[in-house]
Amino acid sequence: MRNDLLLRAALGEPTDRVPVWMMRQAGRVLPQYRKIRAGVKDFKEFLAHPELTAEATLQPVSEWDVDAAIIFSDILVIPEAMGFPFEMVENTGPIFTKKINTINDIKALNIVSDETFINPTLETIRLVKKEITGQLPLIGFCGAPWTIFAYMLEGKSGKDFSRARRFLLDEPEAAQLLLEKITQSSIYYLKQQIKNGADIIQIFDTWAGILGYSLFKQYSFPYLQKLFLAIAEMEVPIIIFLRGCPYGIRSLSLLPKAVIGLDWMQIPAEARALAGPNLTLQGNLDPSLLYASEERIRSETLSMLKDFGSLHTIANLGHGLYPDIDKEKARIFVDTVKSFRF
Ligand code: 1CP
Repeated sequence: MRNDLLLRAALGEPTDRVPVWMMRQAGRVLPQYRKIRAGVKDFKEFLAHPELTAEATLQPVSEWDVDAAIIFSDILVIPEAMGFPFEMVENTGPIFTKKINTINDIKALNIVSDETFINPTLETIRLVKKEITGQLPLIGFCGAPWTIFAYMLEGKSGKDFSRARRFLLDEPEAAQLLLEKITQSSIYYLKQQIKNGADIIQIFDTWAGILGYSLFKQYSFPYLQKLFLAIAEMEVPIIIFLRGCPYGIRSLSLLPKAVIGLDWMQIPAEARALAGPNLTLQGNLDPSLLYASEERIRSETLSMLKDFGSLHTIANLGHGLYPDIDKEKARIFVDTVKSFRF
């Protein structure tokens, strides 16, 4: 592969420089994304057109020359494939059309075990691979079981997902059944992504941090671990991104060779002390710093890299690009990382 920096850094192998990509690099801030997105009715229709999602996957590579492409899809493909559909409402976010009240609602859901609903994602991977095989790694992804559970129970996005958290305590057996079904579905989904060409995986536990340590240990980590160990058998590197969950770092460092994705609330040197010197960390510039001046973006990026303090580092933002970030500011971040040497 012409540029395998991301894969080597993820495996803890030496690299000449720190690899860089950005969460939510596909879509959102790119006018060329908005243009192809405007040609369809809504987000879900966009996802149903692999020729469009393949193009959206490749746009950030042409725009910024990042070190990897991430497949354009969504974590909510899995609930939909389990028989729990959603609508993506403009300016509101996802709204699920069914509700989970009892264990019987959970028993009625499928474990994903065929390609019917995930085929557009797999087709996107196949199309993208035709363009970048031998050049750049392709990142496949899914949501963490807890994060998917939170959306399904809440029925929409939320601030604290209190209905989802309450369900863990009111209905622990039902909660475990749903988390198990999501985990099994995600194992199948990620394996199919890898078989079709994904070179590295990121699992998004976007809502890990709304669980305190006690509930995280019981309802997020065990399912992350199961998913991680099943996918690790396929011998691709796996990044687990946690948001707002400092206590999660120590738990994840127990997983063999996990790459830990940090949000911007973490201090890299503290995360490094928790994770130990050998694990690769990814992160974690505060995305809002991309509203700053060129000079400040450069200095903040450099100080972040120094703070990570080792080549076991993948540069990224601490969460996704915000839709109103100027793509030229994102370019400064990427170029600054590329020019940095330890
Ligand atoms: O029409 C649009 O363009 C809608 C915006 C959008 C986009 C561009 C959504 C709706 N999803 C996506 C694509 C997407 N989603 C990607 C591929 C693009 C890329 O990353 O470059 C990825 C990796 C995701 C993952 C995703 N979806 C996450 C995890 C990452 C994160 O941001 O924490 C989550 C939580 C979602 C759910 C989701 N998808 C979209 C919305 C509005 C939401 C809800 C977010 C919320 O709860 O506030």
